[in-house]
Amino acid sequence: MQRQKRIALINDITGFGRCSIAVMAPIVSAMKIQAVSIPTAILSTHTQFPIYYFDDYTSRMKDYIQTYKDLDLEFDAIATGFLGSKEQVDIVIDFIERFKQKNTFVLIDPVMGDHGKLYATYTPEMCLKMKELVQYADIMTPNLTELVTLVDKPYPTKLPSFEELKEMCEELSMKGPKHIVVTGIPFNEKQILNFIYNKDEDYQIVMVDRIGKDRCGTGDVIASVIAGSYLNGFDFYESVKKATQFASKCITYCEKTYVPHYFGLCFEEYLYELGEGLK
Ligand code: PXL
Repeated sequence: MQRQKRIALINDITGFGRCSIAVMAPIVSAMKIQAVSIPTAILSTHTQFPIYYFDDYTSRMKDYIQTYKDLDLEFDAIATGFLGSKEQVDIVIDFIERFKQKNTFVLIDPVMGDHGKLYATYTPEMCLKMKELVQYADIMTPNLTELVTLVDKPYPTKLPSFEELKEMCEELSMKGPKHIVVTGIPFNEKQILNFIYNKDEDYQIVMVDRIGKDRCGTGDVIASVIAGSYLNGFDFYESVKKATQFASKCITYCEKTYVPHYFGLCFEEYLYELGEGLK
């Protein structure tokens, strides 16, 4: 029998608020994949709460990762999310260079901003650094803000056409990723567009219902279901479809039960479904 698949999650660990590793590890585990956490920071709640405790883990990451090097661990996938500093990007690059093998895929969620605005930590220097990381990605999951930033375009004042989205993805893809999904584009009052680009193929679209306000951690749920599905052998389109539909279901539950939007997605309710039918 083959050993279980294994994914390295380089991301923060946040206690309350359902984001990053706290979301990604249980999701990939439900998909029968071993999750290996590599913390970039430890927070009590995520940064959308009015208060939070934040422990930057940068200075300890090298020693932490060294044991994996010494043990000669192997990973089938590497997924990265929010990175807080230039040094962290360098640590991630070093990790990928050491652990990426022929069949290892790298998913980079370039958590940089939303709604046309970059997060406060995203200095021009950090943007440049994120562009350096792009070349290591096989899969990227930017939102529209992150996509335009990575290809040096202004945030559009109206919905870009599919052709424009394709051109921007093409440009990003030339720097590295074979598969890109531009997530969460508000298409109209009722629908959210997810734009899928696969290198040298026609684009594809996955629409989902627009339900309530944007919720923190949605990107982490989507990235982890994509990573898990892709690792389990589904193609990119199927993986994105599963991920966006799963997130949509969780959001519907949150709306029905009046869960505040900054509490994240109640993915626990449907977690078991992710393992159904998997061998
Ligand atoms: O993916 C969202 C996220 C992850 N990690 C931290 C955050 C957020 C969103 O605000 O604050 C620490």
